[in-house]
Amino acid sequence: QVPADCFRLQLEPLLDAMPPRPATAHKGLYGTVLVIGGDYGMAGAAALAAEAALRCGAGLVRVATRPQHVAALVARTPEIMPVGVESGADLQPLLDSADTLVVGPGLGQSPWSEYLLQAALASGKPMVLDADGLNLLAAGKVQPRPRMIVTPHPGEAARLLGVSTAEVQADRFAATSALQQKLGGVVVLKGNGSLIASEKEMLLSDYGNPGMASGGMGDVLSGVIGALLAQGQEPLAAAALGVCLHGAAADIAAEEGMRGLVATDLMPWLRELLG
Ligand code: NPW
Ligand code: AMP
Ligand code: MG
Repeated sequence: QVPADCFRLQLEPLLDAMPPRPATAHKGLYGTVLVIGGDYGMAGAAALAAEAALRCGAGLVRVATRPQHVAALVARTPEIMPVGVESGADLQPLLDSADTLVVGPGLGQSPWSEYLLQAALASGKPMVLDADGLNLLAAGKVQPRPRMIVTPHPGEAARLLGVSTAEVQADRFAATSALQQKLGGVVVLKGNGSLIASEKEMLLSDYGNPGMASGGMGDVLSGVIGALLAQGQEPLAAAALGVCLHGAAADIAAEEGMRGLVATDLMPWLRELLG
């Protein structure tokens, strides 16, 4: 049952509200996104977030990741600027030059992961917090900061609320409100019928399909929202458009087959839908 005050989103008006690019456009107008993630075994998550940010119009995209992952990221997507980070001295210049942070895809939960998240939170930059960033928060390793966009799937939401995944799914509206009250900012509860909540509003996206139940889909979403934030959208608007765009891209991609849908299949459709 959808509450009366929950607004069902349509993609087209959100896309129409995007300002056209002037003839004199340059990359400096569209923001620098810094993706922080990609611990051992999960370089792909950071790569997916970064590629999605590029396909959604970010001016520049950097990645702070394990030094061992830099060559692979450049080889796959030369437009991405990955930097191997071992210490705070490595990360600080990247934080300083970023307009928007996407923190968590494949970040892991090691001391390295925790250190990078601490530094990102301390920077005060606008932030999308996802995946292991949320797990570190749920584990009490870091303190929440106001005005973040958090994008938990039901398992991550359950960890943040200290309840079971089944309890989150039993009343997704209540879980989303509870998380928004706990963390502030904008909360996206992902899954079938993604919910987007700010302090005052609750929005629902019907876009997306069960083909999206495969690794890396959520990592793409964090990059999509990060790119929209970097282009000047307000956090609630960036989250709402990002969720609809991501789901709609997956709906088009699924026309060629749902069971084998993978996260990179969304990339060309993100670009096409954004125009
Ligand atoms: P259960 O079992 O039902 O209680 P995890 P992860 C639940 C990176 N990745 N409906 C469900 O819980 C990420 O970025 C890297 C209901 C499920 O078992 C992270 O950093 C990839 N329940 C890291 O891996 C590709 C749902 O959550 C549990 C649900 C760990 O992230 C993969 C799984 O979640 C991945 O993105 C739903 N719709 N959705 C790469 N290529 O590098 C989720 N659950 O334990 O948080 O693990 O999401 O894989
Ligand atoms: P993650 O679990 O972080 O990889 O995120 C999965 C992404 O795929 C989220 O954006 C979900 O909303 C989406 N997704 C997964 N399963 C479904 C589904 N059955 N219907 C619609 N969207 C889904
Ligand atoms: Mg995820």
